[in-house]
Amino acid sequence: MADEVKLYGVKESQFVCIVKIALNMKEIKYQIIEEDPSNKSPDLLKYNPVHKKVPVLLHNGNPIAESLVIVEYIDDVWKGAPILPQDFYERAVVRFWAKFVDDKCIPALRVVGSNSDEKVVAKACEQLQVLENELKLKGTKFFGGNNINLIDIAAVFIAYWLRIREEAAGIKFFTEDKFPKLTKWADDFVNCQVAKNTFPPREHMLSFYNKMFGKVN
Ligand SMILES: N[C@@H](CCC(=O)N[C@@H](CS)C(=O)NCC(=O)O)C(=O)O
Repeated sequence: MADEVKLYGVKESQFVCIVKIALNMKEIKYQIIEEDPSNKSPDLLKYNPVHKKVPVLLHNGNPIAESLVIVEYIDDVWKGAPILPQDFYERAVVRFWAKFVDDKCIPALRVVGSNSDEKVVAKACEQLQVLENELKLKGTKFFGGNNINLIDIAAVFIAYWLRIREEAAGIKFFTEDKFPKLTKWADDFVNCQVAKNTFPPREHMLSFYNKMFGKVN
């Protein structure tokens, strides 16, 4: 019997996009169920009672929450393009960097715009610099080498959302000048086959952020 795969999400969410990219990497067919964050469905509350957030993946009736946990689950269950390496040490290193992106970088970047204080921007740049240095050290196209892995996927906000957010906020710090490796990585990532159909339209995101920052469209 074919697997039944449903993804509860909202189209603006980078965390939902993380799961969509992993599903694409494994060529898994799935049904997307759009949630309204201001009126969450009884299903979402049942499947993610702890955080009450999207994404939730429902695989043959079993719910899994938290984007990076879902990605690891997808990698464990389905064959196809690997998302984590096989070697235990290499797996630990990849998990370390994905956690750094999720715990440190994304929270530092997601406040920019709502609060564009010099200190906030400096903190965001500090985190980006760590990734810039790591990519330079690796000398590869992606954090995963020639292909994307869990670290690249975890950092999708930097690849797509960040520049739109900067535009809406009227600030610019994620520049080729400051971050040559990471901006090139972002361009390559958003254009790669498994990622490019997963993003919300640019204009939609721009007006979403404009509203968030109190600008009239
Ligand atoms: N750590 C979670 C974060 C998920 C998250 O923040 N989801 C947001 C959408 S981007 C959400 O559902 N927000 C609704 C709420 O906070 O009530 C993950 O990686 O899945």
